Amino acid sequence: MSAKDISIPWEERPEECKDVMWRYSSNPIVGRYDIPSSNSIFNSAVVPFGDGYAGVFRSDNKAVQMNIYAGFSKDGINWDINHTPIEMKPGNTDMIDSDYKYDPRVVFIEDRYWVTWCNGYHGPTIGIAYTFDFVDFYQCENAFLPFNRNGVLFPEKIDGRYAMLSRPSDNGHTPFGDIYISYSPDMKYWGEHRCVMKVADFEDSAWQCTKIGAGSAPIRINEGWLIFYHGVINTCRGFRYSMGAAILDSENPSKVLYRTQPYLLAPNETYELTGDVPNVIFPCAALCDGEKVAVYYGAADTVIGLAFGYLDEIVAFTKNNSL
Ligand code: BMA
Repeated sequence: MSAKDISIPWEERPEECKDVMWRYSSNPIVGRYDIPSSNSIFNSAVVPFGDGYAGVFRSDNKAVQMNIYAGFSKDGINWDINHTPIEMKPGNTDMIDSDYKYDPRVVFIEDRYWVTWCNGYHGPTIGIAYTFDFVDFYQCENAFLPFNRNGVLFPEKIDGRYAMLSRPSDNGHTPFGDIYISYSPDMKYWGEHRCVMKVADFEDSAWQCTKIGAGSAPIRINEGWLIFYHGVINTCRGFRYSMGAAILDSENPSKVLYRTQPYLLAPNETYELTGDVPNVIFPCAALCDGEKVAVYYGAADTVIGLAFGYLDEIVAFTKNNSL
């Protein structure tokens, strides 16, 4: 079942709003204590599943240990999230070590759902697992050497190979970061690493001048692949995370066709401006029915918000306001 067949979460643009994307009026849709043991639930990913939705949620518990949890929803807005974290079984390897898990993404490819996340293995790198039912999860080899974050799979093979965006990083609150693409024949061995997108110059587009990272799984459109990504500026008050969009070439997605100079969404609401980490909008998933788009984003590393837009307007905005 794809998002095309079911009604995605939606609310019309408020009359006074002139922006290309707008927030759900009942944000946040997931609260920080929605799991009894949780300190926060944020940067999380959802996909159409059965006659509703399933998701993989990042929650830090009250010991502030980072882990991922499965959840289910009829409407994509009201979620039942498991109270215990996902326990991985061996997939294409027995080496499923993990000191922590955070910032999951989920995508359906061919016959199963693939989960990528930031996996603690001597520092952060990209973990991969697959599931058919969001009950049993099978962990595979880490995609890359540490340190890496923001691993985002394409929903289709490209030239017969799996493709993944990622952001090589360091072991801390990385003060740099560009988006790369890598390919794999089998979800085990990854190579042909190519640079896709670098940070922007401060003078051109300062909201994305410190680091950038892929957010949602790419959406296939006529022009190529639409992605939502986060961009960061280092301010006197620390990092500020906003959201932009880019369109990548269909056959060669290391080629950026368009990329928004202005952001699409930046921290503005109280739940984005204040929380465990102030000033963060961190997109991890997008649903699209061919006409409408619903983006799920972590807000202030504390809760989850939803934002909406029309696909043709987002694409036109990205083309007409490109860096
Ligand atoms: C990044 C990750 C994200 C987080 C962001 C802002 O390095 O840890 O999970 O949302 O920082 O704190």
